[in-house]
Amino acid sequence: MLGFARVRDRCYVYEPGFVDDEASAEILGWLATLRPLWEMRYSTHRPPPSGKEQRKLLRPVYWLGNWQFACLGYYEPPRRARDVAVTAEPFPAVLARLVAIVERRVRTEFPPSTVPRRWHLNTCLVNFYGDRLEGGREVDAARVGEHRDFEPGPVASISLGERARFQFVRRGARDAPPVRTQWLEDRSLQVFGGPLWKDDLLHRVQRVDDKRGLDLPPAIEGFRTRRVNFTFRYVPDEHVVPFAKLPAAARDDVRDYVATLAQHSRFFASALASEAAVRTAAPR
Ligand SMILES: O=C(O)CCC(=O)C(=O)O
Repeated sequence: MLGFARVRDRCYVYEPGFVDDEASAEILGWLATLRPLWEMRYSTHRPPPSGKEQRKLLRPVYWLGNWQFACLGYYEPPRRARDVAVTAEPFPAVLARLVAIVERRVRTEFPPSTVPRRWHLNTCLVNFYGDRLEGGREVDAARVGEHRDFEPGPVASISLGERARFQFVRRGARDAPPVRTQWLEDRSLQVFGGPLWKDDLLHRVQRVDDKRGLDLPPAIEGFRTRRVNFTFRYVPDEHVVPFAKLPAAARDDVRDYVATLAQHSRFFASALASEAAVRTAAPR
């Protein structure tokens, strides 16, 4: 693994080949054990907010560290930090090793003003990019619209599989030329932070190549994955809540998801049992 040799900007890093053969094989082996979730955008326990339509998210996801269930509204205005990030499984050893390298380098190479005091990458969104299989047809779902990541401090992202065209764009200027386009290649690392990349600009995944006929693990019903992206972020630890400690309405919103995860995850089986014990102890 190389150092941050290609730094052009103290708040932005792109490093091809960051993940070596051994780590890549280890990550793919671990991915095969996962059962990603295909969440609904809004709670299924009440009508969606006015003017919004209930829908499935564009792609299946998995979260590590904490799970920011879409229906709990982490990304919704007004921005909320409490009761929206639910304790999830820890990083597997291979990702923990890579994250430790990234954290050390960010701490030494990014301007200190852009790295919050307690910053550490305790959250990972695993995004599966590919095609939905619908009635014998493949429907490309490999993109993400303009957004910003609200978590404080730099975010780091590792990509596996087909390369993705990643762009930074000005707010409200969706059709203007992007401020930066970066192809994120197999095994690459991208890190960005600071006011420009993180706050002023939005980012998007415009498209993902489909040149290698990849079908990455795990097998997901109705989906073929050709790229997996791991985005590591910092959620202040005090904002991460065990499932059993969420308010009752939020527990109702995510219980089915936790139960689905619990079928294949000891961590979530234990979280589910703890929450059932809370309900038994304090029936509503
Ligand atoms: O897939 C990527 O490279 C970026 C994903 C992303 O923008 C996000 O998770 O917020």
